Amino acid sequence: MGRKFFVGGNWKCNGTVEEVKKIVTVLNEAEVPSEDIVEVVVSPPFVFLPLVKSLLRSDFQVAAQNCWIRKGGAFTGEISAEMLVNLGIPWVILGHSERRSLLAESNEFVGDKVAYALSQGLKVIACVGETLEQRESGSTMAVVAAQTKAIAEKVSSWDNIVLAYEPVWAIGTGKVATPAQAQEVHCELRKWLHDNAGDEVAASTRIIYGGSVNGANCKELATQLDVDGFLVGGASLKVWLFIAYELYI
Ligand code: G2H
Repeated sequence: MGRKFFVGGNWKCNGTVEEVKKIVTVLNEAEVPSEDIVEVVVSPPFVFLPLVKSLLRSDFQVAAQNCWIRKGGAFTGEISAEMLVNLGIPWVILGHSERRSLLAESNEFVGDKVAYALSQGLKVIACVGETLEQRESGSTMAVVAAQTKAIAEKVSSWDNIVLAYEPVWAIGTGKVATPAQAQEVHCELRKWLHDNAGDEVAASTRIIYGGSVNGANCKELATQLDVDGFLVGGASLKVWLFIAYELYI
């Protein structure tokens, strides 16, 4: 079975009720290929999840940007996977580099979070990616393999995981990976999945690219054999569904 193209919008820590309503109105009016062809997932900040879910068209889905590592309880400020499930939120982004670097989330911590979120029935967009320093020292593959391994060791199935390759040097910088750079890492990640999780997992797991994706660069990136979609940040606050649309016209 082919891998369904995935377009995610990560709004990060942005927006007001008014702005969120405006973006949702644009999304609801957007012309995109059917959900059989492209899966569209929108990720607003926690506080706007119920609002977005209630207003958003039914063929688009909603993702949280994080969740707690285990069952809820005395963890001030955290949001548990159970709460997301209770709200009917199907997806969660985990391991984003902004959390790995600013909040010191380790590979193991992210792996545990992915496993717990899956165990509660959430689908996970799991992010991996190297810093500029790591790329320049030639350790890109070692870094993303270690990040992926920490997840693989904790999960028994990849069915509900989308792997997002997001080179840190490309995030919010306007400095997008070239199609060849993205393809090279995506292909290596697929090989890693093949060698460590099996043929079927490698063939069916979607590996999406994130990092300064926009209308000008999405088409060529999407032609790469192992690029199965995008996680769009900054551009997803503006008119971004061109990405889903233009790829299929
Ligand atoms: C990478 C991406 C979305 P941006 O973080 O996850 O953001 O497109 O702004 O680089």
